[in-house]
Amino acid sequence: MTTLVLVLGDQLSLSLSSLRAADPASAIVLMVEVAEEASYVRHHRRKLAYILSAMRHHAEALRDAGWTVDYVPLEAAHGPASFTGEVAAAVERHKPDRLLVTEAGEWRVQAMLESWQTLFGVPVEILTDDRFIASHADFHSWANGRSDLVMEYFYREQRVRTGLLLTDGGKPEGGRWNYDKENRKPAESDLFMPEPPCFPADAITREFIALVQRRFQDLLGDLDEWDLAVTRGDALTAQAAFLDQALCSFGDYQDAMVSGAHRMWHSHLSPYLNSGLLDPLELYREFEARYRAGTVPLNCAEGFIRQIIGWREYMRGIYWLAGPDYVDRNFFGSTRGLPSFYWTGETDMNCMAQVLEQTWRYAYAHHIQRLMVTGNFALLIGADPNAVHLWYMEVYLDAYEWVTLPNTLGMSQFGDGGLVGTKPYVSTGQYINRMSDYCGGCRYDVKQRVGPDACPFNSLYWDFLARNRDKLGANRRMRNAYASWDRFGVDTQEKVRAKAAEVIAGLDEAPYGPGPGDQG
Ligand code: FAD
Ligand code: DLZ
Ligand code: SF4
Repeated sequence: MTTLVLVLGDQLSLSLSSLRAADPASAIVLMVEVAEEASYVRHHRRKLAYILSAMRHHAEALRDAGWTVDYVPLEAAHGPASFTGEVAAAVERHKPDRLLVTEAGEWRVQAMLESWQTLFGVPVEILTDDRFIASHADFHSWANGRSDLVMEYFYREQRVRTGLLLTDGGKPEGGRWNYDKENRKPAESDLFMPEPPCFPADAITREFIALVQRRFQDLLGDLDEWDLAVTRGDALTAQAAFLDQALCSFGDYQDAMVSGAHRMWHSHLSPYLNSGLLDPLELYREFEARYRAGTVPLNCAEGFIRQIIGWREYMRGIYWLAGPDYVDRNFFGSTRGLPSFYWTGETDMNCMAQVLEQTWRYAYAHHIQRLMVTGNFALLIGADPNAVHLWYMEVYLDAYEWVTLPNTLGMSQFGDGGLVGTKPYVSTGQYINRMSDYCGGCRYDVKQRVGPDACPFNSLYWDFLARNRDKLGANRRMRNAYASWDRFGVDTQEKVRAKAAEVIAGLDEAPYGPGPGDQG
């Protein structure tokens, strides 16, 4: 009896549920590099090289662990260059009695897996992805009957379920569930920042860097300064370095932004977690052990654990709960395309220029940079949430639809009208000024609302409130903001809105062209 086990490019774990259900003596593991996955979105070139190299390394790790691997490289595609085309060809080659696969991370691919039993006439077993604590069923039952899906309550249940940072009596360590208030300090550029390990490109990675440069010339993003882990061993080194060097300050500075500093105290582990090189469950246990050993303060341990067992799992739950049509939701009916400086980085707004530069250079920006700089600006100008989502899918190394969509369309753009967030994440330049050193180096004046030197975020913020009053006016969390707006008086309001109209009129709209140029 031959079992064919398909391992997808974001399932790079030796303890995947599909592998655990198979016997290395009678199974063939199939891994396929497919053009469709490389081009369903215009990936940052660094992301493409990362995934392909990590896949190729994972195939080696599988062979070392005793598995027989049928690995199909991009250049050796059999027929239609898609998962379905490649699996059809592999079924023909190996004539398996059954096909095993761990559920996919997104609706598009899950629909493919579900079509295969009928299509190929072979039993297809789709297994739960237990790299997450909450299964789809768990999240559904948590959400069922609730009017507000507030993350904080989901997070508390996850703490109880895992026992993480709980006392023996089942209470939160330190007596509180949440230390967020202590975690919002700005940072100075002269603070000591840890130097995480770099992993120079080996021969396989260099091969993919060359392939991406040759075959995907239309894609954007730097491939220089390669520092990414592409094996589990190196990803574990990165994880240990974060836990040893940065975790103790993570909580304090997780919202801070400093010019030219893209790493700061963030973990940079999301690409490894999302592709499978790192196991979140292992990570939780590792850093709880450090907290118990007294090497990490409680606010940092709690701040980080909330990101992983709270936000990460919550976003996945929302994605699968909301359904395949979630991507079309557009609460404000916004239609603008993003300005072309999202791709070129050419703007006088220093905050945007800083975040865009590091984004195209490293395929990385931290949460507040994504939410309160690029996301904030897009929402304020009335950009189409789907176009915004696509841009984030393009630019970040950790982008996979299950996690990007609820963060972009939901949290950042309020496109779901409040399923993820209770109010839109919008701000004037004052917030950016408080949390960063960007404004000091900007051609605009963060204190001004109108006039040629006024920070664009200021007029845009108030104009956003005014033009969406019918949709947001009744929101209790917006009450103070509207009360402030009303105190401006009609004359000032008109000037501010005229300034916002001038800012928006000065923006171009980048057309969304065809997919990336796969030069074949
Ligand atoms: P750290 O700051 O070190 O945080 C630790 C970990 O917590 C991350 O590695 C991540 O696994 C998890 N985490 C924290 N917040 C979230 C969250 N909101 N959703 C999911 N996981 C979270 N994260 C992605 O993994 N992929 C995306 O495509 C993505 N797109 C985003 C788009 C927008 C507009 C916003 C506002 C956030 C997005 N995030 C995304 C969430 C978050 O910004 C990244 O997880 C984080 O910046 C990754 O960097 P890090 O590993 O250094 O994270
Ligand atoms: C993102 C990606 C890319 C670029 N290439 C491949 C690939 O060639 N083969 C593969 O198995 N997976 C790839 N992936 C990851 C898939 O897109 C991901 O597994 C699906 O989006 C399912 O979540
Ligand atoms: Fe950004 Fe405004 Fe500050 Fe300039 S002044 S960096 S545009 S927030």
